[in-house]
Amino acid sequence: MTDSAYAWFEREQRERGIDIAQVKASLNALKIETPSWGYADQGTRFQTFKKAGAARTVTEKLEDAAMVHRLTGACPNVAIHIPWDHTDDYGKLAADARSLGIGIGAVNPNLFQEDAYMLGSVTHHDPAVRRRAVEHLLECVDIARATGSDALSLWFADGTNYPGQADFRQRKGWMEESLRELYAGLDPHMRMLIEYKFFEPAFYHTDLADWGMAYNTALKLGPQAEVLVDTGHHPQGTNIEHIVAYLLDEGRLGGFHFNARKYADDDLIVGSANPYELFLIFSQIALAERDRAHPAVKRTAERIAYMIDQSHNIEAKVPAMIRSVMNVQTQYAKALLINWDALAEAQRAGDVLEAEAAVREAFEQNVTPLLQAVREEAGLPADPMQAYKASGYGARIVSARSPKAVTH
Ligand code: PSV
Ligand code: MN
Ligand code: MN
Repeated sequence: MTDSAYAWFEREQRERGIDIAQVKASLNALKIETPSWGYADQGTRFQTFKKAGAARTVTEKLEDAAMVHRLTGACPNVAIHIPWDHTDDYGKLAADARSLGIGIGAVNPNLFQEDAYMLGSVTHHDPAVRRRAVEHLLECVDIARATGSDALSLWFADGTNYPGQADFRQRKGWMEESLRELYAGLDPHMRMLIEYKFFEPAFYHTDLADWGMAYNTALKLGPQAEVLVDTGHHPQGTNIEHIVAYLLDEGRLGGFHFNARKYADDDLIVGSANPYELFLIFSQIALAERDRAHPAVKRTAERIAYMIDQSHNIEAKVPAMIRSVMNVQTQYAKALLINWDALAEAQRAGDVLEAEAAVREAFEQNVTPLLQAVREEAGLPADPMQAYKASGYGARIVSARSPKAVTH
């Protein structure tokens, strides 16, 4: 980046009425958790391609996550998935992470890979299976305690494939009963983030199929329960930014799992196929963050847990994660460039075209000079992707790690 490119950008934005110091402060505050499973070999139901250099152990996942944080400065925590990241000593896992300059983020229980859960986990008709599932959830609270994590990220694969297979309302009751027990086991500073998904792996019905069900469940449980929006978990055409605004207004937007989708839960690099959607999501967040008239909404926006949930099947994993983080930063930066006064004025006047233009104009700004300046001011590489290529890390992990896949 040349100084003049940034100087030109700053002048332009001041003329547009943007407070650049505030924009920079917001960008510096954006932290994005990366998923341990995104560094390991992951695939589709058709194939898992073995990538040279993919992390094979939880330690290697931590090393990769630490590398992403070193280059971006934006990813201080790594989410773990249990039992994929099982270890006998979670205190040591946290210490290992700390020694690499990162921490353990959300703990994700896994209730979808045991034969026992074929017909459900917390909604199974057999009380013994439900018990097993709840015990696993409570074990994950212990793991959060031992690792210093303050969040449990919950996704249930529970659902049915055929009409009549099970009783919807009975299962709803079992879900609520199980989650009540989990909620009672949380420490006061912990939160549980409830993820929804409209289909897959079950195809007829899913027990937590949409944000309304997740929200209602969170409401019934209490203030430590919030909704997690996985961007890949919606039917085509869903207005995700509206869901985001609604949950912000209700104080129950807990976090995101970012990824991109073309068809369904594709788990591709966030912001690749759908940058405008990601920008519109961030525009709702940016608006809430500056909403001094509604302090609870502002607080909710400021404590959103941003997480990536991607499965890198054909691409190299560490640079894919760096790209993802940069894409999120780009769309957030653009959302911060909306001239809210101009937008409010157009809305007051009922001027549809001016209002739409006020939003789109921000999306069309080139934020590369801004992001490069913010990174350089923080002592980071201006272009983390280039820095990764120059680092030799990719070649080092290819030679250090045999292509043997991680065991999950
Ligand atoms: C399910 O599709 C999901 O989005 C959940 O968050 C899981 O924990 C994650 O993917 C990994 O399978
Ligand atoms: Mn997810
Ligand atoms: Mn998913």
